[in-house]
Amino acid sequence: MRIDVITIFPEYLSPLELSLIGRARREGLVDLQVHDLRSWTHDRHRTVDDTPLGGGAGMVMKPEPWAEAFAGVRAQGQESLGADVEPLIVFPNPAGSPFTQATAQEWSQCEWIIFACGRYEGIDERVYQHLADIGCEVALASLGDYVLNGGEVAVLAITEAVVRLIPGVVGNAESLVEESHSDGLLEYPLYTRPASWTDPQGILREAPPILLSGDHAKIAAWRREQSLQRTGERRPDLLE
Ligand code: 6GU
Repeated sequence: MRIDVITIFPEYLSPLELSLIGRARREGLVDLQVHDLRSWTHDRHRTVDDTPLGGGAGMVMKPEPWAEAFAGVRAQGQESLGADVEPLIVFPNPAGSPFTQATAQEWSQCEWIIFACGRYEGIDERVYQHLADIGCEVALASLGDYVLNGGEVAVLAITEAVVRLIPGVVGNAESLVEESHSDGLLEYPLYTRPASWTDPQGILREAPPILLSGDHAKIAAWRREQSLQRTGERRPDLLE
């Protein structure tokens, strides 16, 4: 998979060099490139924003740097992937569709994603119209019902959720089957040794004996029950 990120804060994406994603990049499973939007400006101050037409608070991102950035990154990507390959362009946006595990599954099958990180109040609406006009597939994705200062943190989260689903990125593929949200439920509680643990208050805390029984069918049934109970308590909306 190829991933491009366009941002005015390239350093914000440096965590993508670490851990599982960093290793996936070094192993060539993901080609991830971060671009500074200001490299597509032409004035001395490298201006990317201006005041909103019609008045109002804050600043709006200008259309010209974004249009040039998309053209430039699209050309770079097509040079390496082929002229017939088109990217999915994702705008992290609190007004977008909820990004879920189902979205992560879908996007993990993409050959190429370009993330466009807006800042300030947002990006000039004509950028979206232009991209739709030239036939680009565009998605607005939200992490949840709260507001971040820009798309960068959302790109970190979305990239991690997507890239870990690419075959070979997570060592133990079975762990992807059991985890929370993979079957629409929250994950069951986990225990490890010691099976009998005396906590710092001197209270003896035993792991559920069923987990030591060796009866795998009973363990699976118990875990399923725990998942349902937990989901009902914490996320009743998921049981609808
Ligand atoms: Cl994707 N972007 C911003 N700026 N704020 C958010 C968000 C995204 N998701 C939740 N809040």
